[in-house]
Amino acid sequence: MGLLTGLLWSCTSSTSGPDAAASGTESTVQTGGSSTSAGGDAGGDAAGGSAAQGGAGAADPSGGTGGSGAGDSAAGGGNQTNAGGSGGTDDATSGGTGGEGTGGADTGCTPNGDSQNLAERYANCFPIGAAVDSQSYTTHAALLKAHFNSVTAENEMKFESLQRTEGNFSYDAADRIVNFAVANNMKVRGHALVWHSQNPSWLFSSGGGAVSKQVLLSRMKNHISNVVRHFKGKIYAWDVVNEAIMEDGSYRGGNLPDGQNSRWYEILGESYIAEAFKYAHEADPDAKLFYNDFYNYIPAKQQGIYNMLKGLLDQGVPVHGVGLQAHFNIEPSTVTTNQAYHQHVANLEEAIKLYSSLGLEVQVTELDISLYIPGVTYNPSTFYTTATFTDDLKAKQAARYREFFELFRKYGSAITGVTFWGIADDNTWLSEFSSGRKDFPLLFDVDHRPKPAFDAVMDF
Ligand code: 9MR
Repeated sequence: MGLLTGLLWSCTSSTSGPDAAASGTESTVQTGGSSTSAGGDAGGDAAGGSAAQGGAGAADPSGGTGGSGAGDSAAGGGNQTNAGGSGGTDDATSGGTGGEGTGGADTGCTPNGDSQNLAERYANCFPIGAAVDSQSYTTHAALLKAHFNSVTAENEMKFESLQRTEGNFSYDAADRIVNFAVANNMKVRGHALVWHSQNPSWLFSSGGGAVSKQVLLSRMKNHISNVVRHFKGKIYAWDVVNEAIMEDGSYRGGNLPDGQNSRWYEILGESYIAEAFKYAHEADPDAKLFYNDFYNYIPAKQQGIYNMLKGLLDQGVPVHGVGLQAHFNIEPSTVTTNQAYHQHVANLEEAIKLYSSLGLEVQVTELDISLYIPGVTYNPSTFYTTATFTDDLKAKQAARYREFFELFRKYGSAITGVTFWGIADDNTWLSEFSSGRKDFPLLFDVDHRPKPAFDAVMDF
């Protein structure tokens, strides 16, 4: 995991920036308000209210239908095809029936026997994934093999990891993760081809100045083609474009603090999004291609994402799904100006209905539930520790997981994957802060034992 530095915990700042990913380097500075952190929301807000704390936003990749173009299933809200296989059973697949009118069909899902293994229990619903890093797939192998049937590389497939210098692709770390997954019959999601963050410095410059449109487009094509071809047949779904829309529904563009602005948009305009999907589809016509983003529960943002996706589909761009990052908090914010004020199940449900009405698959791509409440100020004396992560708090976190999983199961035919952003509490991006702030956001504790949250997710 990268190292988040400079966390300022007492943030009052406003919101916005959760996502900002620290560009290029790993250092997300979360200064009081402007978070620069990687992309999400979660973190940041999680703690202090604003993006400040490092927020990582949740992205949500959702994945497309097989084949022909998103869209086809759209119409009736009905039949989502199931993502790739494993998880869903046939029923999940044909879904159909246009249950909710506009929303995705909703056949829900039922437990697979009485299995105590998470992925097995959800086998009639969707694959259950975890983000892994270059250590955790070995240090946490027992948990991974027991409870998950899909993996995402947390950082190892990002632009700066795969092409640190121009033309030199380094696949070793990513290959090791993929080989582990293949050897253990797990699916692999690819994350992420085009993002405003974690890019190498050469990418946007040329001869000491800014790169031209034409050269940047050819760099983007070269990267996508090389990477997608390299993993063809092993990666079933890609987050092609990550975090392109802001909280107000507009495109992420320039005039944002460093780390939050998108050089892709500044140089290429919004057409970079369509081009990225086309290049990825050319490189692997069988891969499901997702748009991935966080804060989908904010009405203006979900509408902006919907409008963008509809526009892409209308132009025939091969988009197959939407990823919901899902970096959540133990409770919504009470601060009306905070992004997490909107973090209610009903708002997320609207997003699922809206996106699936386009015929797109929906996947939860980066799930975790932070203990910190956005809009509340924390400091080292109120940071959680294993001692202050009390039974009450564990029960509260479990209840929050329960309500979100009830929603995911309800939309078990539209949702084709649920991935946690980590495996156990001893290895989470939410504890990367140099301030020492720890978080305990996953289903397994620091000693890899199941938490009450695990029981809540298994209880259906
Ligand atoms: O979890 C990742 C963390 O290790 C990195 O330091 C960070 C750098 O930007 O990226 C984190 O992952 C992000 C993901 O790629 C996109 N959505 C938000 C995630 C959390 O910040």
